[in-house]
Amino acid sequence: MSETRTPVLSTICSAFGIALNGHDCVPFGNGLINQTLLLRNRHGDDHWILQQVNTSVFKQPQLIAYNNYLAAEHLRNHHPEYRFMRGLRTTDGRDLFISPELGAWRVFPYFQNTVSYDGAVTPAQARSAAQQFGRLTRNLDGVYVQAFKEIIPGFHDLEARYSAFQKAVAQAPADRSVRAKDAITFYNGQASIVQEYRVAMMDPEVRTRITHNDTKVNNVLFDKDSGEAVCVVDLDTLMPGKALFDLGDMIRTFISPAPEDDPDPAHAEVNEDVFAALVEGYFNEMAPLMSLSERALVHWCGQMLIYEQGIRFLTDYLNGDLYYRIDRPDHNLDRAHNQMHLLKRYTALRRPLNDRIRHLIA
Ligand code: GN1
Ligand code: MG
Repeated sequence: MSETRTPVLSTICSAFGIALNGHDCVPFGNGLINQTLLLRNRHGDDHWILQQVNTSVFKQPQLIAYNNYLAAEHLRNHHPEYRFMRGLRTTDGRDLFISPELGAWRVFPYFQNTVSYDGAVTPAQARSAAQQFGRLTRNLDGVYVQAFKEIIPGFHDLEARYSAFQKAVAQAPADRSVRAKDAITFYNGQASIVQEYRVAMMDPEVRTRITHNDTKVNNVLFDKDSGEAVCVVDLDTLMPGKALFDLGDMIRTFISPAPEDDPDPAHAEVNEDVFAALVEGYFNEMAPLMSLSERALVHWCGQMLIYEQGIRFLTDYLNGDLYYRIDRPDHNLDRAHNQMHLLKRYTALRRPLNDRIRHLIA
């Protein structure tokens, strides 16, 4: 898209008080749920990110704005130097623009001279990115966690995800069940992870904090000149969660050089240097807060998040592709296979990977 002025765009911009003069509007990022646009001024510095919130996933989009506000206020008071993507207010003081015809929209300032990466990252990038995710949670340590809303209930609830998977297996049309047979068998065979999850969640030392909950590597912006990660984006799932969820999703998305939808399983590999670097980067910020229980679960949380994401993709495939954006018929099945192979490789490397981070977890 490169339209400069559609009626939709004009309405959203005027609601947020943005004067359109020489802006181009292009798709931005690779989100699977929301639609995100970059509004770039050809002549000036005012660039904006416009995001249409998918309200069938985010059923109460105002909760996103609420959590964003609570976090921004805490950070403004306690860590004023911290770069936090705070949403812009509408001219009449609201955090979201909501209309029955156009849906729910949020707007953010765009940080210039930054770049994000979809593909493989180097150990240095992994360390720097993980440090940024860790800094977010550490800087929010001390907030009243219970005041934050659960934007999507049970988002990382592996028992609920597993039940949804079992239901999808039982109800899937025959052709999809047949095509997914090996993946279903594999994920059923790994269900002990769900049991381990249950035990971990009962441990009070696995603390509830404010976490990002979608710590994919492409949710970090890097400075184009210094190469350092400068801030995290995509804060629509900022809510109470566990450090292990963030760390686990970083492990899932950082360690493999292949994207999560690469159809060739042979590409799903584990870069051990990237693993060690990201755990170190996260601990650079979070070490003082990490309990012994959490430290002991570092390798496991990678397994948990790969498993969770694998069954989420497979569930969606079996349900007829209702949740994730797909660009080809077997897209979700490819994603489920990709995570399956990554989980096998990652699990097999448990010992050497733990050896690399022994100084942090022991
Ligand atoms: C979704 O929309 P996006 O790409 O930021 C999903 C995450 C998954 C991810 C997999 C609200 O994130 O949980 O990990 O896809 N977000 C939601 O790529 O379900
Ligand atoms: Mg997201």
